[in-house]
Amino acid sequence: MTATTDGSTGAALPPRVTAASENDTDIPEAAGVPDIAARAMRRATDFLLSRQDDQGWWKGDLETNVTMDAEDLLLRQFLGILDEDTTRAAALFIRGEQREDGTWATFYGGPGELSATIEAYVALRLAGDPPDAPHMARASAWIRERGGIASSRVFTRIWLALFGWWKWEDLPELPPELIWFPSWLPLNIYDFGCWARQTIVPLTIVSAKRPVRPAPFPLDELHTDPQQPNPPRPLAPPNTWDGAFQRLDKALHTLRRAVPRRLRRAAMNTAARWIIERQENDGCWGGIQPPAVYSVIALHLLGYDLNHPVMRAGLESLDRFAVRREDGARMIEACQSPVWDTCLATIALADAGLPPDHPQLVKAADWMLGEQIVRPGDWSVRRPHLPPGGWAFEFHNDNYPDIDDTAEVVLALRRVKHHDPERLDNAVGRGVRWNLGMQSKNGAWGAFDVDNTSPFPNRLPFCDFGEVIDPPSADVTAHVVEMLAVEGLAHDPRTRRGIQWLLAEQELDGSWFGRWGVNYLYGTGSVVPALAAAGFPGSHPAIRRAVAWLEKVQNDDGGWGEDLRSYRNVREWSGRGASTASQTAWALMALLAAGERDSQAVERGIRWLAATQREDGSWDEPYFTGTGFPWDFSINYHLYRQVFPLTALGRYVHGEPFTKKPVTARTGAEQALAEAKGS
Ligand code: R19
Repeated sequence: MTATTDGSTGAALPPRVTAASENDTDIPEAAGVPDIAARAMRRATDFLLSRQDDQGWWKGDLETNVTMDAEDLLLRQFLGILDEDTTRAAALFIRGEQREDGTWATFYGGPGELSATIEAYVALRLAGDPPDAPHMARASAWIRERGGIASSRVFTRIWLALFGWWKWEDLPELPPELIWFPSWLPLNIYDFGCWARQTIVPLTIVSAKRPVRPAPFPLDELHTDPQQPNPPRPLAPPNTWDGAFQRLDKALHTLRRAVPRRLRRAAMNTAARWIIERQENDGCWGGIQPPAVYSVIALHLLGYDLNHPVMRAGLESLDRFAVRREDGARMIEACQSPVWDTCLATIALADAGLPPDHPQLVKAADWMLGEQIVRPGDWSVRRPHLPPGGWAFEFHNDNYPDIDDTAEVVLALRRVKHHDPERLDNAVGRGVRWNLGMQSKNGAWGAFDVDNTSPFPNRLPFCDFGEVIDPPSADVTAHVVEMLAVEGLAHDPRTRRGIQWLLAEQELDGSWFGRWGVNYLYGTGSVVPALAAAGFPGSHPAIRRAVAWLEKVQNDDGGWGEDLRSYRNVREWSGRGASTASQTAWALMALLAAGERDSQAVERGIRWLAATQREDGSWDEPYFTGTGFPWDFSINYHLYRQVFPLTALGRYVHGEPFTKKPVTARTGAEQALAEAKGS
């Protein structure tokens, strides 16, 4: 899938729903739910099969918000390489995402968001839209009402400082000497989540250099008071954490002038080496947009010519984040999800009854096998003796395999009958062993690192956006527990500790929080199948409570949905929102694992999926059901609407996967585990 085909972003329209039943000729009125499900499953299977790349992977568009597109233009403007065609295509996309009230949101149907609106507005000015054009005037009026640039997030003000639209002096200090902090000292870079770490290291160079390129136009209209564009910020009392860190920041501003220049230069060179060592094979950094853009800027400021191989590869990799849509608009992906999409698609197709030796499944397995990461990465800082063996989310991200992808890839590989079972077995064994080695102290699993739970990074005035640490979560832990159970390790003490942690994390209403998917439906849809795979009967009280919660929040139309506002207002929005295909599927996956196949709730859910399926076997899903950072950064994974409904339909039709024997032997995993225990 290279182009967005659903055009489902932007204005808060109701989802476009093509009821399959309208044109259904081959299903009789009174058909039973099993027949309806089987037909929907077959059509969804065909659609997914037709979307596989020749190399064996699947990749849906990863849609986020216009800050990606705006920052791409600002980067090119800063480097002096902004061309007309790129500007026109990006502006087309950004304009198309603006809403009636002049704002931009960060998710479908969400409220206008100040930082995104400022960045989008500036990008459109770069593209030549005049400030007095009606759409621009509406945006700037709204921005001023909300406090103007002074009220925006730090990242936005950094972008503006690069052009003199904000003062560097009025940004938090990020000293490059941070790179020298040993890994036991609070606030060392390994205390940050890997995405924040990779972003902060290049930003230490940028903020030490404080570059200002000539602004192509003034931005007075984005200040509440152009006479005082940088108003002083009130200080919190010194006996609070915020107050203490604000004073630390003030001290660093003063210290800045006292740092010997040679020392600073040495720190920046160490940081540059750290960055260059982490450039991926395709030229990107960590497979995600923010580290890539700031690394290119940082190295440029240290004198790297744009033609230097490191810079060329970096810039070319950024071009690969662009998706051209049918209307000519250019959308930037924050990152790409081929490994994640491929393992989820493999699981969906296998559970929908595709034979385990189907050539397309074997091809997918072959591709996944080639993606296993066999060298150490940043995670090795906390686990120096653990052999590698994980998978990353993206095409190129060898430094940062993640625990979630590794668990799901193992679950996918185990569903395939591969022509080289020993190879598959060895790969699985390495993956299982790596995941076990990455268990945190509390028995649970984070996404990328072990025990990444320091309270300090969040306190920095710099960190006012998204998450900056990577503590264990219920969704990732559930995926690991499910995988370990399928590997025959349900009774291993390490699995039991994970399960104990999950049981303790259950909310009073019976749900689980969703860190990487929206939200309690994702958490619950991950945990219940894991507990079932680990041998919990449907009658277990924890599962009963989850079932009761799911039944309580089911929509009248039979589907399930959860608005992103549940991250802000649990009481009102937990499990509540317009029905979506992926969230309905998560609820169904939980209910089916709980043994509720013949319940009213399941039948109504299956009917909703079948009735909203499009003619081509896919679903529309304008709502964002993926989470980058709760509330601050949301993702519409364009394949979620396909893989999860197909998984749910398949399990409805064919039964639960964990009641079947894995297709391949477990000897490799067992051998690796025996070794791991001995070491
Ligand atoms: C489950 C699989 N996952 C565990 C992996 C999910 C990967 C999601 C894509 C991440 O893309 C990103 C990452 C980081 C950022 C940032 C950012 C925010 C704060 C700081 Br400090 C640094 C960077 C902004 O956009 C991002 C997108 C599904």
